[in-house]
Amino acid sequence: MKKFFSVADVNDLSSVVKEALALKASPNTYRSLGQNKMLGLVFLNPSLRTRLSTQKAAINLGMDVMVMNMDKDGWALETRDGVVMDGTTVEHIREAAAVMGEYCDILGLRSFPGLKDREEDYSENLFNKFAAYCKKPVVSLESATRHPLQSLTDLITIIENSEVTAKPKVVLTWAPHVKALPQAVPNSFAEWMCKAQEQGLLDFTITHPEGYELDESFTRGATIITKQEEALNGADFVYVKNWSSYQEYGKILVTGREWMPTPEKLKVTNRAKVMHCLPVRRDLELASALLDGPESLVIQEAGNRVWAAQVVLKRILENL
Ligand code: SN0
Repeated sequence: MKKFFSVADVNDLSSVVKEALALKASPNTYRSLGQNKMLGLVFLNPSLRTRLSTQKAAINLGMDVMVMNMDKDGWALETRDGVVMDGTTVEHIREAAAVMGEYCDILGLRSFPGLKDREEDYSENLFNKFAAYCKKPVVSLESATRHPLQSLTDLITIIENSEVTAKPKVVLTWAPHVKALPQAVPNSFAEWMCKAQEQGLLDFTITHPEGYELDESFTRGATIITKQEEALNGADFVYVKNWSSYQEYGKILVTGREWMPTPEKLKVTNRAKVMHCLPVRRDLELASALLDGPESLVIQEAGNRVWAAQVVLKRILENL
């Protein structure tokens, strides 16, 4: 593997999940693989799970890690070319990324979308420029349009909790929120689940209020239903996530409080397991009775972030 940005960077989903679960069973087998190799994690936005799980994964592989919080500790970065830097930005991404590339063998970058200019966000300009200028393999720690370490984790967790012979029904449901959130997590989850569906691993349905359609390039092959109850019928896994509108870019169209999954709503499912990438706003996005109940996978799912990061770093290290 040369980079990790989307589902396109992995061919056979079953084999990457198998490899991740083998690492979970035996985390220290590859302690010498990353020796004398430096991982740099660069955060332009906050992080809890991604930061800690990726550091832990690197340590399990014998790597050293440096973390840079650009939002708090770094210079304000300029990403545009051809501008006179007489405003608030101090350093251009050309130099900043190139310098970090001098110090590190692999780099990770987190950068949320601005949610104002759809074309700019969906061009993935920042991530692409960073990857080009640092000249090192780059792992996405959530970019403007995707969160691939989360989606790989989600697939690992679904397979880990599925019967070997059964093809589970996985439902992604929109949930309410008070803030306009990126489409990165649902886009990414959708593209991973569509590929998993193609590879015969599961069936995938998406449900959301009208106006919250995701960019079609991420959802091709999914069943899309705007009636939540109909979508949830017979579900084995319910993946809960809010996102802002893609069409009316970055906007909250309806408050949609009635979309919050509750034990009552999940009665039509096949005693579905409940998933969320976290952080979750209790009793706004998801009923606490579900979060605290026996069907919740959220903590196991967050724990699995380590094995997703570790399999990705392992594959990149093997290719250095
Ligand atoms: C981010 C998102 O993309 O939805 C990160 C998820 C891993 N979530 C948030 O920013 C939540 C912020 C909030 O105020 O609840």
